Amino acid sequence: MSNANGKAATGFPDKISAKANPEASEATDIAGNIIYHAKYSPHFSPLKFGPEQALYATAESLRDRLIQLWNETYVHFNKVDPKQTYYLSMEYLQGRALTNAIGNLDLGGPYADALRKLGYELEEIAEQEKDAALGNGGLGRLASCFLDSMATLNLPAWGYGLRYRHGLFKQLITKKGQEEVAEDWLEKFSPWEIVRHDVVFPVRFFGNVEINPDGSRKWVGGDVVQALAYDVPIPGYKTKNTISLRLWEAKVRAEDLDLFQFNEGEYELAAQLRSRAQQICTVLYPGDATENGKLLRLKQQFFLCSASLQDIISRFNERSTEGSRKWSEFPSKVAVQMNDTHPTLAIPELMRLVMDENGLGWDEAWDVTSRTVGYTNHTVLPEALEKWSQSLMRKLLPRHMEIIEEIDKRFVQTIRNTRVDLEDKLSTLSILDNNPQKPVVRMANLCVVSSHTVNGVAQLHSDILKAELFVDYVSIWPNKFQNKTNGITPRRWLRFCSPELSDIITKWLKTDKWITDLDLLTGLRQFADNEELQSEWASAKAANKQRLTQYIERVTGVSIDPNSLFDIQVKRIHEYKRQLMNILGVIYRFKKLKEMKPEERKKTVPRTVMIGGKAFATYTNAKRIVKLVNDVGDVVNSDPEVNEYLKVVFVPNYNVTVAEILIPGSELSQHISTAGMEASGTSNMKFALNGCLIIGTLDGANVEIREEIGEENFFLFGATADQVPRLRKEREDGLFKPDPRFEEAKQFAKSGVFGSYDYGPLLDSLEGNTGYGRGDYFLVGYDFASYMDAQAEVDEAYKDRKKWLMMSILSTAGSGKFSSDRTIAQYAKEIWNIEACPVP
Ligand code: NBG
Repeated sequence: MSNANGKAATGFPDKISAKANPEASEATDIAGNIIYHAKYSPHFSPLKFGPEQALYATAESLRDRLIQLWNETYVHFNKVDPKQTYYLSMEYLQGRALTNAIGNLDLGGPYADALRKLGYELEEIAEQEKDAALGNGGLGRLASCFLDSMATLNLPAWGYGLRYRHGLFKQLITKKGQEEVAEDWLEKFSPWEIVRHDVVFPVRFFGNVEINPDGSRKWVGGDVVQALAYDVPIPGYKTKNTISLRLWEAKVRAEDLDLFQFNEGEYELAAQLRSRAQQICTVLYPGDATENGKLLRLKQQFFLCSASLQDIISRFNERSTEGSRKWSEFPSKVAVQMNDTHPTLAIPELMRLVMDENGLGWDEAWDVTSRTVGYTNHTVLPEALEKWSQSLMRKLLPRHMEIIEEIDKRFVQTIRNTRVDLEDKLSTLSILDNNPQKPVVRMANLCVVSSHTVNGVAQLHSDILKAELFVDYVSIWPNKFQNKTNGITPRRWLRFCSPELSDIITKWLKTDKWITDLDLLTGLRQFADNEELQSEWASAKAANKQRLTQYIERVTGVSIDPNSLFDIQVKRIHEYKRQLMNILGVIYRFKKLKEMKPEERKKTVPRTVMIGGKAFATYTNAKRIVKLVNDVGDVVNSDPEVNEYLKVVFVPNYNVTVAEILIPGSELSQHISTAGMEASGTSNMKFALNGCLIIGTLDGANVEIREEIGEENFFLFGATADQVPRLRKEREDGLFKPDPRFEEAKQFAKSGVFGSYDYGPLLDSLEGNTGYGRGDYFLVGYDFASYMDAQAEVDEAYKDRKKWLMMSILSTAGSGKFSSDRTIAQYAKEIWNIEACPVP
């Protein structure tokens, strides 16, 4: 390997001398500091300074600076003692950190120069970094965007999560379709985390409840493991404020190793507790088909909640100078936000800590808890609304089960006393579902009953929550329910992933303030049909498409035409997201192209359809969809008549880093879920921000995106959410009449042109009118006709270059609302009641 100067990239560059310089901001000093880390905080043997060594040393040099800002932020928050927000989430999809940290610290130029002195390009070094993929999809990426905005807005806030050793699995595409491989972001180590050996809390599992003579209760016995804090710095954009993502790791103490047993040769027995502790943070979402799997997931959730709350309480108490603080002040110092129901156990755990460990009575504890916790709902899909078996909960968390029962009892009593009209609704409103077949705890109900605020993540979703899922609660607490439309950070999702487009925007707006005040993008509207802007816009898009073209060639071997329309759908594979509709549309297009004469084909708009996303390992139909897309790609891409006009690519292993390449290079993206089912979607916002047009249904945040960018700039199709129940009913009654194009596409898919794999079971989900896994629950058939019509409109629009570019500019110009800065400012004001606390 040779470096930019043509020298072999081994050994330390001699010209630059190693010199610790944590505050370096000039290229030469930075280079010296990088070399210093390579030499004196080594992780590799000393002979080589390859790209990997350079990455770790560069990250460490940057970390020096972050630590300084981070410490200042800690100290400042501690001094001012503001109310703080604690964001509890089982998922964070952080992606890579290097480019983001350099960008937020505004050190892009000096770092690029420093690395060049060492023989490297910054981009090359950045590419060495593995994604921190501690999440599944939108919910986890939202949490990461929120952290970026909290830091940028100087808010006193923390993220809390788990330090999974293996993040989300790596997706391999083989002849069989998707295969999962364990991912290993910690294989070497992460340069971004700092272990805090002084921040350790015990977390108990199992055991039993003891009743003291005074009637108070105490949870004792069982297993006790230790939660150890690992902190990841979250720098704000061009501000000193640097906050923490605190990730818990499960450990045991030395004395938990049974030395006696060990010396008897009983090694496994002696280390049992250690091995049980290690399981907790091994993987994100372990399979939960077995009882063991369920138990482990519940352990993970409780581990996060218990460790975080003990930490929060100790911070609350340590501030008190004149003795202990009053508990009634707790909610004016602490806001806990539960990201979906996964951290629901924060409720009974806070109750327990306050009552059993601190001696408060029920009423005071309830007052403290219910004024502290807020709940964000992220889905209305019934299968995603968590329900835990009561017996499992009683076994693992006996004291919490008691507390939940008491909360439920009191809630039911209040309703009986005050709302006789709701008496018959109690079977769905209560927290406990005591169905003797399968008694469960309904976590969403526990959240709604206990939280001061419940919010949805897009206007339509919040409306549905109020009108359907939580309708009766709304009649009890009309002011509890809010909407907070999701957002994305404009730093990662435009400024850093598309510097070309960013520079053009800055040039035309004559300011780069849009990076923290995204509404300024509306200033582009007046230039939307300006030829000069359009041509610059087109060249930035072309550069991004070129980069994407090379990426696709590298990871899939498929060569695509950078002049074709780039059409992308990337998200988790799920039937409600309807990747199946997309691929059936492609199949239909392929069939029509095959039937055309060559001169007719020449008149069509060449397209490259890219689909990417992971299927949950046990979700059979999702995996079949992945297989189908790959098989269609194989046939289409090697068809000499058609492949000039159509390519189909399955983009493997979709993650944050891949998104950063795909989104800037996209021209059309598909957000085509059955209306009412996608709570918000956030990639739709990223695509729109990058000047990509959307084909989509009136679902989730699509509704608001269309409002903001103008309906003439959005390719709309499909049934609306309020029509869906009637359409399902009509289907059941045998009244559905399919569009001939739909039948033709399905027939062609079944005909064997795409290989020998049996697609019958997948396509059967679209057949029949009733029955489990049949009857087209997601309305692919109903929406197919208007979907194909909208796709035809896309082709027409693309033929008109000028018009398309104008629509693209208007998409970006209308995306200001979807900054996570806006979302977080609203949470801060309307839910958390916290204020900015900038480090001076
Ligand atoms: C997901 C929704 C998305 C939404 C994200 C972030 C869950 C449970 N929900 O539509 O499906 O954008 O949350 O709010 O992961």
